[in-house]
Amino acid sequence: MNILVNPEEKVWKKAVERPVFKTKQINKIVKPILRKVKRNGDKALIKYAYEFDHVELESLLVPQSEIKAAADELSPQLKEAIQKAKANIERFHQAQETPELIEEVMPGVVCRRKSVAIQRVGLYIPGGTAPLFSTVLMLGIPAKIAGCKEIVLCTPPNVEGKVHPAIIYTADLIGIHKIVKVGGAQAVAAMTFGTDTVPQVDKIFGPGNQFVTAAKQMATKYGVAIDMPAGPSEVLVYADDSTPAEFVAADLLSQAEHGVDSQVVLVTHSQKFAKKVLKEIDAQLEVLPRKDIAAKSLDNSVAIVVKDLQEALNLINFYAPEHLIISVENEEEAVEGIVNAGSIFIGKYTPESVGDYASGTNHTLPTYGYARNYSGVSLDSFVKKITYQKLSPEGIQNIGPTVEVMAENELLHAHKNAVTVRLNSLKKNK
Ligand code: HSO
Ligand code: ZN
Repeated sequence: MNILVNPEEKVWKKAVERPVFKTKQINKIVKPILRKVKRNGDKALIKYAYEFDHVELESLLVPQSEIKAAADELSPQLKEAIQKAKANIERFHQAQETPELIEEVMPGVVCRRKSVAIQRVGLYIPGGTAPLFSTVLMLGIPAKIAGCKEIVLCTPPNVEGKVHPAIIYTADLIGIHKIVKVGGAQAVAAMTFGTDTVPQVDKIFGPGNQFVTAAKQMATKYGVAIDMPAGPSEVLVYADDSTPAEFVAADLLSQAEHGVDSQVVLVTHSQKFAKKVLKEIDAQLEVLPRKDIAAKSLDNSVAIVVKDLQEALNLINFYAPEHLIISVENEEEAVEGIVNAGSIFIGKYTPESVGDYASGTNHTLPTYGYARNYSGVSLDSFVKKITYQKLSPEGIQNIGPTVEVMAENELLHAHKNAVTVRLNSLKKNK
């Protein structure tokens, strides 16, 4: 991790460039997977499990017996922690419910808007090097609160053909009982087209590797929505020496350990402090079990020394981090100046980890600069808003002439006529 001191604005782009993806090659691999799953359904999924996960599966569904057994495989402490996190996440997402809106915009013209659950959703939980059971909470809880009718969870099996018990336990706890042992692009394909085991869904959620991400992007061509374009995890820490360097280093490493392509950025006001943090990183890295992964992602990472608060804000808003930790003396001013970030962690006692697991906010957030134009997952992600309108005879008489004039001037006479026939009928019946 290098330190850049007061880089000019024109070099920011290069300084905080995210790792690039070879999308062309990835797409070449993913496209036939979609095609084969569409054609051969479960058979293709079983074949891919053998090919990619090195396991011979007889059945794709996690059986009831395994769901029942999962709880016994976890320590009481872990179960209690999952339950506490669940309570906070439920509370914060429940509070996001918006009341139905009804407005009589003019006499006799009533407009209404109501949130209605997306009926069928698919949650993808990656396997790989870390069993992300916290993501089951982050996706499953809002899906349940929204009232989604069908929720399927897809996750890759391990070499024994098993799913991590914490993933099963968490899913069961929040009431998701359809857990399918399928991972990668083939899981996304299955949820897009439907197979005997995997229901076709309306929207797919969840993080994943580059193959999963590419498949999700392709799914949108078949009328399936996705939560957001996803990339590797990232954090930007804006800190000054009011925060111990030890805290800052730990926060940076907590994201660096996600994957070799993760990126972490430190923004600060003094080179001395940046050096102190880097020294701390070296010390803490040494004892991390995922040291190799974190070390690689630190190569994609940078510390930037800026001259003042305004420059820090400009740089942060330019980068648009997925996670932003603000731990400086005048934190309020800094926080108010942020317009591009997925989720913000304020003050020295707020590590990003709390949001990753248990504070209540969602950890599925826009990466790769998409915080400029996307929100993280929330209750809103699992609903669509239907609008309604109902006009009384008085209502059509009030708004009708306006619509007639507009339609006529758009040269759309059938539109105008739909109003005129009604106005005429009301005149006749008078
Ligand atoms: N920081 C990750 C979420 C996560 N962290 C899950 C730990 N477990 C993506 O924002
Ligand atoms: Zn994390």
